[in-house]
Amino acid sequence: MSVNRNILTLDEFTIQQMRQFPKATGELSSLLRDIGLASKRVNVEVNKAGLVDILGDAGTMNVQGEEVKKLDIFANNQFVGVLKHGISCAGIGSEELDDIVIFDDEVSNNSKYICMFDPLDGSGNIDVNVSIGTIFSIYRRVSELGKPCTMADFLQPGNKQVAAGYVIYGSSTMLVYATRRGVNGFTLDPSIGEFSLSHPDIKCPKDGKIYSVNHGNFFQYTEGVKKYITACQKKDKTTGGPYTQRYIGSMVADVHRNLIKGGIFMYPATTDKPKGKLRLLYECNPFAFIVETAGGKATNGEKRILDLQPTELHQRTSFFIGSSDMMAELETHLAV
Ligand code: P6P
Repeated sequence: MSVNRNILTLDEFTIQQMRQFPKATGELSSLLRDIGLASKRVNVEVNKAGLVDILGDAGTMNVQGEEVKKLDIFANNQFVGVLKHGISCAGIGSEELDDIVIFDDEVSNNSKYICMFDPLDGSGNIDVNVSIGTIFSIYRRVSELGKPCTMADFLQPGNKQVAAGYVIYGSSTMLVYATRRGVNGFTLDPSIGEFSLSHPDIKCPKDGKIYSVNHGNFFQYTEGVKKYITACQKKDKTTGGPYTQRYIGSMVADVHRNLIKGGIFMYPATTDKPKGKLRLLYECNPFAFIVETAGGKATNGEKRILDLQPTELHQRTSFFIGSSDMMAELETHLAV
């Protein structure tokens, strides 16, 4: 099957978008291209993870005499590296790093964006070959240009995001990102080593029949969550069902599927995790921005995720995200 060579690459697409804004400096396009480059490097290692593990079992050194790093540390280093040496990012926050990294050099201090990311979400699934992903979130700085960025740049509500996206390392490798202009998906074409536009203008179906939740925690959920899950199980042809339960244990894969097909993903607070498990700044906010831009909704069970005012870099939240009609039905059960 031949590949259509007229498909825009990620670089061509971001430059085309920039051309529509004469005053655009190209910094956001450059930042997105940097993320695409790091993702391609991570993709190479993820695709041979099993092999590397076998090779790495000989001790802490592989056959090339290189130190065997955990894959998520490797991924983190790739994203930090391209962003630090790029021209568009003043600093980063990462799931793998306790504190923010302020790049503090003349070019970075004059960059107007900061970036937060989970470099390899779901990495526990690598050794069973389940899809995993990178999640990223981009903000315009609120601190003074020309000086180092500050924590205030990172503790902005999700509704201030300029762009957000994810990479899914799955049966194919896709980069999906949103700006206020829309959500677009790019599939990595190995024959040219470029992300190519494969899913233009993604819209989240208004309704769906897939619900994603860890049933193992059922008796730890609130009554409202349990009522909604039970309602999903009772759906039949007369009530718009039957529904299917799909839960991969890798949020990027679960949310990506629901974004394309319609559905709802839930990681509610539990008695063991009363504040929830998922991180607000670099997991929930980016997905909330993407899915809302595509027409869906995302809440913490009470409030819109994007309106939450962060107080800590790694704070957690309960998380409900998906098709607007399914979210509306969920809210009727949570309200009681
Ligand atoms: P549980 C992966 O560790 C992750 O952060 C998400 O990608 C995933 O949706 C969730 O945790 C799975 O958590 O507790 O259901 O195994």
